[in-house]
Amino acid sequence: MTQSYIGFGSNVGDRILFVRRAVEELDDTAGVRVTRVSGLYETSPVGGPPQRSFVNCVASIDTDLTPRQLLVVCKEIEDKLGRDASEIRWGPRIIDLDVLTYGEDKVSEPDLEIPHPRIRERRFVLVPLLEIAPHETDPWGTPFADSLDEAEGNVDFLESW
Ligand code: PH2
Ligand code: MG
Ligand code: MG
Repeated sequence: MTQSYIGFGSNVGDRILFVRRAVEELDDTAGVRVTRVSGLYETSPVGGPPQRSFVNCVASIDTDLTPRQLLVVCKEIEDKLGRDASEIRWGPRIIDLDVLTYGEDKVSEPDLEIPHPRIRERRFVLVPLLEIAPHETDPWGTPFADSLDEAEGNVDFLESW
């Protein structure tokens, strides 16, 4: 069993509904148990074209899946909720699930990098992550909280999980 953090984001349609449904789909997945979910935050878009603000949250899970299986499950949930596979990078999306960490593991493959390479640059990831795990560190032992001041974007608390 491995503890992992998953990031969720939506900026198209009923953003709150898509994020909530994605967390529930993940919890319904065999080999995955959601143990904590942050509040939902309204966040300014970081990167990409001018676009609507996002709703983001972070969940902690316990899982028997491998990092690769977890990635596949995340993509399946995106597909199930109707994500458009032809969308542009960092552009609008109805739902995005990102594997942020996987235990203390480091994975470096063309389509899968763990820890997620941009966690520390993004307040929309750091703030919800630190809400549920204020003292969490990366696999090298550096606290995520160390990056909060330099991270990009604005984050407003919307509602509790
Ligand atoms: N996701 C992106 C790019 N920019 N900005 C915010 N605020 N929230 C996101 O989830 C987000 C983003 C690419 O996945
Ligand atoms: Mg993303
Ligand atoms: Mg993604």
